[in-house]
Amino acid sequence: MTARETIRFSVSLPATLLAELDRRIVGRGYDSRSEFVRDLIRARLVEEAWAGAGSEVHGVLTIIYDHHRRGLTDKLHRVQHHRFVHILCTQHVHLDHDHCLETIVLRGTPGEIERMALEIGGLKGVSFAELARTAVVDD
Ligand code: NI
Repeated sequence: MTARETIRFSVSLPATLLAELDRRIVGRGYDSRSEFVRDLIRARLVEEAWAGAGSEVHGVLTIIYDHHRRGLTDKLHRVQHHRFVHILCTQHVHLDHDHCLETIVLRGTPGEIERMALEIGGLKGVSFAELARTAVVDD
């Protein structure tokens, strides 16, 4: 068996579970059960990578903040420069007169990334913070 080889195998499922699976396949625009099941497995592997304390993972932190809030942009910069090694890039969008949106791509252990996300999300003036968790998994 080579890494790139695709293996076909059969799975036994109760009819009700298969119906649930098929509903999601249609609802989410999948072409086949196989592609959906592959994505389920990949999602589980990413979850497991995040559950492992020492694994290297990636995250994208999306924040919205009020740039008029006194000292906030300085604090945001300080937090990010303090641990700059884990920040791969940031993207900044001026949403309106008051609000900025930033995406921050992070690399590190799950704990390091979670800590930084909590630290940034907890700053006064940050009205939204959401961390998308991902990791490279073999496919
Ligand atoms: Ni801005």
